[in-house]
Amino acid sequence: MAKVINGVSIPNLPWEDKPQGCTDTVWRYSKNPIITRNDAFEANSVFNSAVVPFGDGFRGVFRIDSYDMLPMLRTGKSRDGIKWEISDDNLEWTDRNPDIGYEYGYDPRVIKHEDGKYYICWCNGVPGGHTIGLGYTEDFEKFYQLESPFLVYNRNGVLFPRKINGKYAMLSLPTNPGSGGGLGSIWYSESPDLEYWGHHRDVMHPTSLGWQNNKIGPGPAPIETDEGWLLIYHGVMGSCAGLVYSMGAAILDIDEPWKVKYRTKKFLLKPWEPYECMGDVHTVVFPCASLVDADTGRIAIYYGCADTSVGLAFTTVDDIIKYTKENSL
Ligand code: BMA
Repeated sequence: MAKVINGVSIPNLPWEDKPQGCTDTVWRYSKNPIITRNDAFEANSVFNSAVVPFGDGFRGVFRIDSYDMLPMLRTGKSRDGIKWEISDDNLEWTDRNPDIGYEYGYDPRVIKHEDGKYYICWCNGVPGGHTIGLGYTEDFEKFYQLESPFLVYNRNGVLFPRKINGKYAMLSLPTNPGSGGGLGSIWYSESPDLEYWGHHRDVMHPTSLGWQNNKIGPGPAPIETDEGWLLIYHGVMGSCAGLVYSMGAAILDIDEPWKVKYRTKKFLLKPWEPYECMGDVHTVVFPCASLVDADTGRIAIYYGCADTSVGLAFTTVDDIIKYTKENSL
């Protein structure tokens, strides 16, 4: 049985057992989508959002495209991880250095780091394009922006929850300009101080065929297990109707996470349901967060649905690792 390392107990983890007869490794919550535009003030859409356990409940950073259609970050809180109270105002950075840039923000990831802070990585709109934004909070009241780790263009940054070989470590998707971007792969970078980043290593690339043949990007914070870092990621395929975003998983070496031990040949979740196939951008499932209960190994995955709403899906550490190992590229 695969074990979570450095995990936390989440007795109130949102959960629903696998439906009778379902043979899939990842299954959807029956009441999806859990967050829609009706749950936030003047929201055209709420999607690609991130949550963490906090106190006896949960906190989140949400991507809201408001009535001006500028993607912005807003915070929210929840007691059960399903019903969320989302702030009416956009997230404000305290004492922000305007030279760093923050014109808009989207696709946040939130990580509780072993250093005690909650870090937010997001795709940050800066005057020259978009790159990874990085900031932190200790209380979800005050938020501080740090220097941008990378140059333009980059999306989908996610920190590892602890230092690796004494350094902060991040996965990201260096990419190219334009909505939707072009091809792209997952890269690893490290930093002694969260300011200067280097030692960039390529981790994995799109495949030549199939559901992940166009680009791939890291999803929720990697989960530390005795088999390696479990990474849930998105893979994109070009089709006659446009791009299709699906979910897969990989297991990365624990000390050298740029080395991929296993990676799913088949998708774990692909847009099938109406709320994943119809919306502002059709056929998108886009995982940005997971809650993992270290006691039971249960995982609740939060994913964006068709760039419109947030859905919840479930699996267990044991099942997803077994599947990834047995169905590896
Ligand atoms: C990606 C990002 C995501 C979005 C996806 C599908 O490039 O912009 O925010 O969910 O495209 O539109």
